[in-house]
Amino acid sequence: MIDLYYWPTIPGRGEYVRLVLEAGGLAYRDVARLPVEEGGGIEPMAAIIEGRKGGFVPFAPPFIVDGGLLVSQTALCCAHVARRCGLVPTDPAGEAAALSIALTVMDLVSEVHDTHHPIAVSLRYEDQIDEARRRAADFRANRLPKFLSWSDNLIENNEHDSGWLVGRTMTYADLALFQTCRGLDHAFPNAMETAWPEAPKVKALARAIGDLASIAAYLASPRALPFNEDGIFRRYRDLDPA
Ligand SMILES: N[C@@H](CCC(=O)N[C@@H](CS)C(=O)NCC(=O)O)C(=O)O
Repeated sequence: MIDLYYWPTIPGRGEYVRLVLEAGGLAYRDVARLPVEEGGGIEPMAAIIEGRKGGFVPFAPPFIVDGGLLVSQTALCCAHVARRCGLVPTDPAGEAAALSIALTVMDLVSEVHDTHHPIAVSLRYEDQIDEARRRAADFRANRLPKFLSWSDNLIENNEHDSGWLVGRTMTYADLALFQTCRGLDHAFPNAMETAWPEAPKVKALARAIGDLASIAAYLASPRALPFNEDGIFRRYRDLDPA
């Protein structure tokens, strides 16, 4: 049984780990979303972050505890879970490529976050809206197309021509790209409408993952939280004008 620790009201970075757990069919507890009577809630997560449990203290969620092992940083959590369920390439080059992709995806996720909070996380969006507009304009014009075209080229150049990012089968890197596309479609529907035709391989990959029985069942379940305006992928009209 793997324990996942993440904020209970947003999909956020926790969703990247959840998708690997769900695709891999692993048993897990989403600790902060469990009732307090079942050992859940925020308190167990706070106890670890504040160092009251002893052992390694992660800087921020998401993190997982698998047996006695605590793993933090989203990409590393995903890689760890993927290893437990065969969603990771087995050759060293593929393993390195998958981790590089997952880390790059998480870099992009930080950039998405910074479109609505370019100055400070401690300030409200409304208090940094002018800067957010400028940041989002650059993200839409440059960073989003660069990311999608890089992803599309990876699939195009995969020597196995499998339709996946790395190797012959789906890995956690593909799941990370899938979730990012979902988030971008939510936050930047207008920019994505323009961007999608330039990334047909990514589109096909995202569709294939969405059609997987495990993923479709998960997304239709109450375990999957919808995107909302407290999370990372937020829909603000000012940041994605028509
Ligand atoms: N690079 C880290 C970033 C973790 C992160 O920023 N977590 C957010 C929630 S998505 C958080 O709770 N941050 C609290 C903080 O930075 O103080 C990762 O990918 O896991």
